[in-house]
Amino acid sequence: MKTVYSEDHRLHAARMELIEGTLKPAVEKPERAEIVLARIRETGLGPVEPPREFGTEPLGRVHDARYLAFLERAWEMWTASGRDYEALPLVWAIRGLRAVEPEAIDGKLSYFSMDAGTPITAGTWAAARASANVALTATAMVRDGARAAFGLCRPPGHHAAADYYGGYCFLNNAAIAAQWLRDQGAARVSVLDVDYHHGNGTQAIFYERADVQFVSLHGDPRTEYPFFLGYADETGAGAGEGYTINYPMPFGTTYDVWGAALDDACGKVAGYAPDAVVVSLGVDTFERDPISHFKLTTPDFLQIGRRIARLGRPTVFLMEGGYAVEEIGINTVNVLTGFEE
Ligand code: Q9C
Ligand code: ZN
Repeated sequence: MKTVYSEDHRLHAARMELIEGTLKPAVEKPERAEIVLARIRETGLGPVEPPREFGTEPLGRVHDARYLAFLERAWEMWTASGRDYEALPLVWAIRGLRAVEPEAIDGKLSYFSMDAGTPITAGTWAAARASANVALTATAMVRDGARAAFGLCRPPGHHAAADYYGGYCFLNNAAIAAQWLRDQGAARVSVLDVDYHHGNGTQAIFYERADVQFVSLHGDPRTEYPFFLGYADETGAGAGEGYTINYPMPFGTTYDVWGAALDDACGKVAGYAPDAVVVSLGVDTFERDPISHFKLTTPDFLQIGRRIARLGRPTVFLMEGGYAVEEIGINTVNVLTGFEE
């Protein structure tokens, strides 16, 4: 299978991240993508190609124009106000406060975000744009007849909604890919999200739609980020009723339980009969992931790929999370080689 990769992900490199009440070296770091790329080369998975430029039109099909304008200018506004460290929000328009876009950059950061754990740096916009182009280029390969393709996206995307960023995500690569497939003539697209965290952004984007199914396996939001979405009783609304399916699971979940949930999830995807499947491929379900609490092992990732292959659908894999940098390469490529067996 072909991989799409851009070095421009390196433009997004935060020194520090606010985590567990303190600034720590960022876990969402450039080495993540570089180690996956090295493993692809080492295993001979297939050719690695650069992305094409798709412009901003496909981004605007998923994200609000004001949000995109904010992302593009955020760093410039932040530095113009005298700061040179990573930009972080510190206040949110929760219950009873007025959710209107402020003029000041500090207010805009808050208005367009969901957490303070997602630093914006000088190159964040350029890297996020490149990541979306990586996703779209891989998606176009599948539209053009490839059985599968891998978009080695960084930064990831599934926590970003139409008008907010968070969870290390700025542009929702999987949603942009799914929407692009629809706009290219696919009748139905499934997004299968196997990242450890719930894909709140993707769910929110398609929640009231029947043309994109969203199926997610993740840490129970009662105890895990993003906390405020991803419960099993979220099943879609309006025309989208029944087209969102969530599998929250507790800390310590191993592949016997997780794999059974994947099997059930794949049954829902098969029943939907999509023209294509977009896999939000996080490998932070791994037992030694530093910020996660599932217990999947390296061989389990082969099984994930094998099960997804049994759907027999054109499949775009897009990189999401995974922070155990020593093993992120082998675990990610295991999914892809499992698919290809
Ligand atoms: N104590 C993705 O995997 N906060 N994002 C973690 C851990 C945010 C993860 C805090 C995690 C976001 C794409
Ligand atoms: Zn994750």
